[in-house]
Amino acid sequence: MDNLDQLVDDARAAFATAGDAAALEQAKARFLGKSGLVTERLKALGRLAPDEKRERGAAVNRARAAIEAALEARREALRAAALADQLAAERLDVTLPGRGGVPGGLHPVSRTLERIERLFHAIGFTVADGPEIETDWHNFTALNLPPNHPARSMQDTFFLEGRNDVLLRTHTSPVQIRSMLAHAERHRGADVMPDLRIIVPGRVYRVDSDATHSPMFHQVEGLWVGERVSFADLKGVVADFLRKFFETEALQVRFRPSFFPFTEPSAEIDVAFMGGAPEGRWLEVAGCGMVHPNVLKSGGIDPERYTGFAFGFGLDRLAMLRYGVNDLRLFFEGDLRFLAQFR
Ligand code: 2U9
Repeated sequence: MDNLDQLVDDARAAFATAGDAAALEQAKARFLGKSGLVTERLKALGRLAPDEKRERGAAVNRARAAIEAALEARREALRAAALADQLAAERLDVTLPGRGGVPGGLHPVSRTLERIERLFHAIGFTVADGPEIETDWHNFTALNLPPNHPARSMQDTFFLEGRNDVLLRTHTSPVQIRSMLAHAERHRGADVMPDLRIIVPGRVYRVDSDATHSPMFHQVEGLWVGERVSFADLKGVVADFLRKFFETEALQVRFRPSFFPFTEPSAEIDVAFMGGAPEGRWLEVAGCGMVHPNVLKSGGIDPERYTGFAFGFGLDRLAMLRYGVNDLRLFFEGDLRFLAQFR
């Protein structure tokens, strides 16, 4: 009598070596097909006596059930392996950065401004801002500019279409006017008004365009108003700031007498790098002065009791000096080959 256990073992071995679904179906046909090895034995049952038939039939059926179970297990294993292969082939790394994800960075003018804000914040200044579209009064009249001053002409200032009383601010100074008015109002009736210390960065607009002038550029102005604020305070604050900004105590700073309608006395501020580049040459970096009494009055502040100093820097010019850039327009063209150097 043949060994059914051996038959089951042979079937298991045949299924195990079938590497894919097609090979497995061929192996199945060999055992369970119409003329397969299991079917052969079922057919042979007909030739047996009833007693033998019952016993042998049950044994063949057990063997067939074991072979069918082995077949199903192998089918399942092949399915699982195929799925695992597919998952591995189509695997997504969700931790990869997205396409085009080039890291950005702050614009050099923004970086320069952040540096300036940090240095002034350390000595008690806050940052003030205001509208870029201004009234003629806040931009000119309040700042002691006489009615026929050339800055008020259409050759120098962008006025809004069809209006002569609204314009793009030509400096950030109108923000200081607004800040003084608000400060004076807030402390009206008090015994003493606390000091007002602000820096005012922002975009300003003038009809001008060449390698060193852009129709839009950036200023940072500063203002300190209080009792007994002096020109000596102005010199100390500005010289200290410039040495920290340029990171050298060897910086020479000079105040050269000048004229602005909104300050009296007024000065231009020059710096020279000793032992640095550009060596020894005086460079103009700012203007400054004691706030003109008429301007304090426009800001609602009593010039008999309070004094103040003001200064104005060209922010883009400070950025050019800090980073060694020789053409102002590079800052405003948005060329990534230029900007990427500051990341
Ligand atoms: C108020 C009173 C006084 C601000 C000042 C300058 C001198 C100055 C220039 C620097 C380079 C403009 O960007 S730039 O071309 N600025 O020379 N600015 S004093 O004086 C003020 C401002 C506001 C109420």
